[in-house]
Amino acid sequence: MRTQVGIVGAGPAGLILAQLLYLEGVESVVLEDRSREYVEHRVRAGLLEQGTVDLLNEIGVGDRLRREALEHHGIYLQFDGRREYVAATEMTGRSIWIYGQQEIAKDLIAARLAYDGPLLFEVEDVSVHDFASDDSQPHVDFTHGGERQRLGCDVIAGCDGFHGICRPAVPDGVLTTYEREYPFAWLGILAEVAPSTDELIYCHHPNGFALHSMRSPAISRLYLQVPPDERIEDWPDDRIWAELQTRFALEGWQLQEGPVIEKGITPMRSFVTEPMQCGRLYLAGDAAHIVPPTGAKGLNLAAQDVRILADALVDWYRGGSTDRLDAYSERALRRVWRVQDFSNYMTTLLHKLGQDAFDDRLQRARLEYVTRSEAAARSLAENYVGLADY
Ligand code: FAS
Ligand code: PHB
Repeated sequence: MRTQVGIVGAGPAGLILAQLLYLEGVESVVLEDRSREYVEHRVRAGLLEQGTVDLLNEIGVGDRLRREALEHHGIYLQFDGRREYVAATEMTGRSIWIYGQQEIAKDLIAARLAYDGPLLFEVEDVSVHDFASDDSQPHVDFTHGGERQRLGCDVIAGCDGFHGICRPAVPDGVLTTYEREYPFAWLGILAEVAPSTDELIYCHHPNGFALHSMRSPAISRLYLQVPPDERIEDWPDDRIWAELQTRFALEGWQLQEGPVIEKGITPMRSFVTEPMQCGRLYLAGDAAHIVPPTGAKGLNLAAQDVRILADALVDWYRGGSTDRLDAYSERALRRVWRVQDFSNYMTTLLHKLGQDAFDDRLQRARLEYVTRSEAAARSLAENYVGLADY
C-alpha cells in the first residue's frame, strides 16, 4: 500500500487530520487498532472550545453538532457553601459547547467512509519504521484480517494517544519529556438523569473536588476526586451519589440522581514531549501531551495540533516548502504549554491537595480572588473558552 500521509490512530487527532487533508486533496490512510464500535462508544471528552466547534464546522462534520450540542456561556465555581458564576462569553465573546467525544468520532468516521477514505479498524501489531531522517522511506507495518501489510508513505502522523507505539518508536536521545503525576484520580459517571444545573459546576470541597457536567438534557456526567489507587469496585452507585450529594450540597438546591450507565476512574497527569516530531514522524494530541481533564483541554488541544500540522503538510505538498513543517513543534508547543499551565491552575485551584493549613488558606484566597476580581475572572474565562490565534 502507498499513500502520502500514514495516520496511526482514529481518535479525534487522527480523524480530524484525515478530514483536513482530504479537503486539501492530500491522501492519507488511517490505521486504528480498536473496533469501530469501541471508538464510537468510548466515553471521554465532552466540552469543546469555540475554536474546535468552528474547525469541525469548517471541515464539514458539524451538522449534527449544530443540532445537538449544548451552548454554554460560563461555569459555576462552588466553595465554602457558595456558588459563583464566571460569565465567560460575556467577557470573551466566545462560547463553550457540550458534545460527546464519541459523537465527534461518529461524525468524522461517517464522513470518512462516505467518500471511501481509507480507514482500517482492528489492525494489529502496528510498527513505524525508517522515518528518522529527511531522506528516509517511512513505512508502517501492520496486520489486518490476518495478513501482514506494509504502508509506504511520505510522512507518518502519530495520533495514537498516550499509550500508542509512535512516541516510543522515536530513537533515544531525540525527545525530552516533562511530566507531573497528581496524587489523585477522577471517578467519572454517566447517569440517565436530567442535569441538575444549566451549566457546569466546578466544586471545591474539604472531601475533594467534584464536577457536574452533562452530555444532553437527559444525560448527566459527574466526576469525583478520589485517591490515585482507588478501585471502581469499591464505589457502588449509592456510595457515589452519597458523596456527590455531600460535595455539591447547597442551600435551596438539590442534585437529582438516576441510573448510572457508565463509570470509570481516570489517572491525573500532565505530560509533554519535546519536540513533537522526529524526521518524517509528527506526533499530535495525546501521543505528544496529556493534560489533567480539569481544564477540559485534551481534545481541544489535539484539534489545534492537527490544524497546524495539516496546514504545514499542505504547504509542503503545494509549494515544496518545509518551513512550516520544520516549525510544527515550536508552533504547537506554545499552545501546549499555555494549556498545561491553565490545566494545572484549575487542578491546583479546585482539588484537595493534601496541603498544610497555610496552603489551604492560599487556595481559598485564589478562589475568592477569581470570583471578586474581573481581571482574574477574565483570565480564567479566556483560557477556558480557548485562546484564539495563540
Ligand atoms: P486518543 O487517545 O483519543 O486516540 C488515539 C487512538 O489511537 C485511539 O483510538 C486508540 O485506540 C488508537 N491507537 C492506540 N494505539 C494504537 C496502535 N498501536 N495502532 C493503531 N491505533 C492505536 N478533553 C477535552 O478537550 N474536553 C474534555 O471534556 C475532556 N474530558 C476528558 C475526560 C476523561 C475522563 C478523559 C480520560 C479525557 C478527557 N479529555 C477531555 C481528554 C481526551 O479527550 C483526549 O485528550 C483526546 O482523546 C485526545 O485525542 P487523541 O490525541 O486523538 O488520542
Ligand atoms: C466532561 O464533560 O467530560 C468534562 C467537562 C469539563 C471538564 C472535564 C470533563 O473540565
